[in-house]
Amino acid sequence: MSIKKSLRRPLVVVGACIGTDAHTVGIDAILNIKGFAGEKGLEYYSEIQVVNLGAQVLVPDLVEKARAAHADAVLVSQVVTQRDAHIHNTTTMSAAFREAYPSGKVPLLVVGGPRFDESATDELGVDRIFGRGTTPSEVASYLVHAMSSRAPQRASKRQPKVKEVKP
Ligand code: B12
Repeated sequence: MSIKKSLRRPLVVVGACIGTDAHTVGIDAILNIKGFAGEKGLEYYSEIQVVNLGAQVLVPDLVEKARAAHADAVLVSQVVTQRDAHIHNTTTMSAAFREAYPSGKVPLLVVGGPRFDESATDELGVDRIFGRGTTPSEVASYLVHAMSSRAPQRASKRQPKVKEVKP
């Protein structure tokens, strides 16, 4: 199913590196038109509108920008894993989105980075985790599939254990 047919408008993707993480190469590889591994990034797709917020974005700012952009999906990168910063930041982010949005209206929450356990979606409160070597087309395929099969109860199934982020 195409995005145009299912949504009748572009799919809005907001991306960022959150916390103190300044490693933008990974999220840029997925989002920027230049792409990665011979594939164009999501900006290349006419059916996807990309808002790339860059590095060191604070969670409240990410939530605010995602709301302002009417984001369908929020893509977060976490490369630094010292003191489990990627875990803490991701659970804080997912909790903040659930708090800010009505149940069932939370955007798709997608996180990526080289050291995530891709099976830990429930623990982190996100819809999908992508790891090392992810290509833009894998992410695009996932987004199209997930958007076309969103279940109304999706946003309420995830309740991670939240810990404070230490910047
Ligand atoms: C380049 C780099 C930097 C650059 C970053 C420049 C930039 N604009 O990004 C600079 C010099 C700024 C930097 C700084 C630091 N770095 Co550095 N850096 C690297 C390095 C060499 C390469 C990272 C990279 O670009 N990889 C290439 C990209 C394409 O791969 P990727 O990030 O894994 O992304 C892919 C996937 O993971 C996935 N993905 C990633 N994010 C997302 C998000 C979504 C939504 C999706 C779907 C997919 C996805 O898709 C991408 C494409 O396949 C690595 C070592 C290494 N060889 O990996 C260290 C490394 C990441 N850095 C490290 C460290 C410690 C630091 C510093 C703390 C060093 C210091 N003491 O100052 C600082 C931290 C700065 C900060 N505040 O974040 C450590 C991290 C250790 C850890 N695990 O916590 C590493 C691993 C080096 C090491 N071996 O110690 N770094």
